[in-house]
Amino acid sequence: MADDALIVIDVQNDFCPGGALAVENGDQVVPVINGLIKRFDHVVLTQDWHPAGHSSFASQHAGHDPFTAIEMPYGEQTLWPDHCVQGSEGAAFHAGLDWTRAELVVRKGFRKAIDSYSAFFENDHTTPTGLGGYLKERGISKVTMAGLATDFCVGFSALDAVKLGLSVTVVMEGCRAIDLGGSLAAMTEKMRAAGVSLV
Ligand code: VGL
Ligand code: ZN
Repeated sequence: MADDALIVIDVQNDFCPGGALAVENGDQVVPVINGLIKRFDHVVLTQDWHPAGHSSFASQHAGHDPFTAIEMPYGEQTLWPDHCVQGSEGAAFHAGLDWTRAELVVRKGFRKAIDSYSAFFENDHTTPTGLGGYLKERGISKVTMAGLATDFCVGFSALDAVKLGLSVTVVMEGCRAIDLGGSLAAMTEKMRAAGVSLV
């Protein structure tokens, strides 16, 4: 339908097996998402796209390990292994992803001092990526999401989409999670409570 867009979140090599921030079975989302892409008139991709030395990388914080959290000026931030560095093979889309028909690629996390999980707002929950305005101008009021990872970039994108007044569906079969300390269950409950349709 014309007012419905598929948003494919971060299906990049670094989030797939063998990648720097591998999500278990992350590559299994590819055939599911390729099937979805065929069924949508409009397809948007997001791409995690960090400069080298990004502040979300544990390597930039002496004495702090990956998968621990620190306080940043904009709030709590989980620290990650270096991943999705701009122009690297790890930042490229999975080779099997059929992205040819995508109308827009939204890159995020490109400001060194701030991370961006959501496709709509950076982690200060204030700085827009522009995707909300893009969808609005194009008359798109419904979004369906899938990709990596369920409990971070997909989840925060879905919650922000609801806040922007969009009707939101997440295809769980097309998502895989990092699941840090129960983050998958917590995010699933948040999405449900916000009115995201989980299918
Ligand atoms: C993501 C952690 C760091 C994601 C991106 O795509 O879910 N997670 N950067
Ligand atoms: Zn990232």
